[in-house]
Amino acid sequence: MFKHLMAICAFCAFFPSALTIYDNKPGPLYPPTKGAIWPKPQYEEPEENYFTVNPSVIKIKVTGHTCPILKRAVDRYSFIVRNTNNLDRFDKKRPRSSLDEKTPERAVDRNHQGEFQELDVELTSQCRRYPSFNMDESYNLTVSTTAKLVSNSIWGILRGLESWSQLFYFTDDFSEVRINATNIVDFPRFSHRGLLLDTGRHYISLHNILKTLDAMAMNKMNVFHWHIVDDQSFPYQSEKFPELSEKGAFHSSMVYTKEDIALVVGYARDRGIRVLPEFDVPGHTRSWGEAYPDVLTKCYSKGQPTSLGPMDPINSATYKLIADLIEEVQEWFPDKYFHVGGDEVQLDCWESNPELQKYMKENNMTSSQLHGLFMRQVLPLLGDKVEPIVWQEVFDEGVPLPENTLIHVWKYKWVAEMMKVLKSGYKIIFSASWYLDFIKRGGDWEDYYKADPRQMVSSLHNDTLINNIVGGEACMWGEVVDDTNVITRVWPRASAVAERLWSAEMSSTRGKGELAEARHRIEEHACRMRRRAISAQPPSGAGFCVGAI
Ligand code: CP6
Repeated sequence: MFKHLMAICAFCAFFPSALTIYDNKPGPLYPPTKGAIWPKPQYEEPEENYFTVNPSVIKIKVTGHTCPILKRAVDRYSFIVRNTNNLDRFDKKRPRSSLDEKTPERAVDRNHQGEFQELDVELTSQCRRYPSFNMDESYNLTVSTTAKLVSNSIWGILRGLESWSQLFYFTDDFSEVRINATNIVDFPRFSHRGLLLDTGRHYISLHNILKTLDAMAMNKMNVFHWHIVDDQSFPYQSEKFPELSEKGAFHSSMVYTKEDIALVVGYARDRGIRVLPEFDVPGHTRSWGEAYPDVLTKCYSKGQPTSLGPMDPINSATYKLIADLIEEVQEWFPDKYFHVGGDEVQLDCWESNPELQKYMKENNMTSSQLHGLFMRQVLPLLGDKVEPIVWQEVFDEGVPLPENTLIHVWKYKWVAEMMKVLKSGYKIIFSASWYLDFIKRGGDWEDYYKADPRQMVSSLHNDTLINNIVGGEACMWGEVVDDTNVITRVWPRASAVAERLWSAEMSSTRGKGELAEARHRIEEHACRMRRRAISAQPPSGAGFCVGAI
């Protein structure tokens, strides 16, 4: 077959993967698992009893404490369960094919126990204003002749409502909606479960940012890391420094105003999601230079200034601008953490600049030490109410960091890096295996799924240190995503990361079985996202999704 194709497609020899489209063996098909929760709860004991459901009459009743966040969540989830389980929305019969595996079931829905009516929600303590690092997200959910969701925290109630909404399923012939009796005890494995979105390379509309937050809530992710500005544009519309976006945004319409940010922060808060702002310094700051060229370093070539590089580390105006801007950003973003970046500084630009050459010589320092000095001077600008997060380079340069600093590990040799960071007693956010901008043919969520940051450093044999891995983030860098494809590219690939960070570790003995089971569950989950108007792409292999957009 290869020879035959070569005759008609000489260049295919250089692109062997192009040949695989001629391979017409049926790919694996993973029928969705009905009513399966993603990410998988820590403990679930489904029963054989089931209830039929008339979606239009499902009620949620609040029995304990209440507050505006809870009231809005009740409205949201009432709408979701009533609408996404609406049988009238699609053809009821799907022809089965000989390729189908049997649709996996969570529990044998053997005994009909009547009709599901109401979920009772009991919040046993007062609501908090904003979600925070280490917030309590645990909940218990029981579906039996009565259904009850209990949590000590509003954030646990939000997670439990999401799980409950995922339990409803259609029978194989789509004639009936059901929910199984089940008992769930659930809590997250890691407390920081994030998604980085880069709005500096391409502008992402408010609409898609809010959709992203909806999808994050469906996946129990709790940190929206907003990499808001970068080299290419400055869409943050500052009140103190309006010229930053007037000159640095792509277009006057492509900005985030104070009101936009308040909307995002409030929408996220309602879903138990923190909004973590990043203003990356001193690298990735070219767009700052449109309004403030003096805070950037002139890079030299053959004795001539040629371009603008990283921030100028010996100009006091640089630190003044950063300090005043950070002060404003802290008012607009209530989170206790602030990401100051510190990655990928073009040290060769600093080395090329005659003034900096002189400074480094006089102070007997290398350009890398200059980066260290820069960060050391920026960190105090955060004040004492906010904790810093930095990209790993800042740790590597030996900058003295406050004890609570989180080190964001993203680069090659991440295992050695994590060992080093942990041994120095710092906490880690892990991203190195979760770059959504790398794409692999055939789907890559399984690679993300298998990457387990705790297992990577298990040779430390020290749980106290390993516990300092506080979570991770999937990263969606913006070079090749904009409003046309951001949702599709992120989901359901980031769902794999979400489950790795929420659910129990894959067991070394049952790993294969768990992965096979996850393939069916993620099919259902991607379909469920689509039923809620989030255009998730197909996870892998082949599959189908009924009743979705
Ligand atoms: N932008 C910023 C980026 C990246 C980083 N910071 C990046 C680097 C390498 C890869 C992917 C993304 N695009 N500001 C590094 C944290 Cl492979």
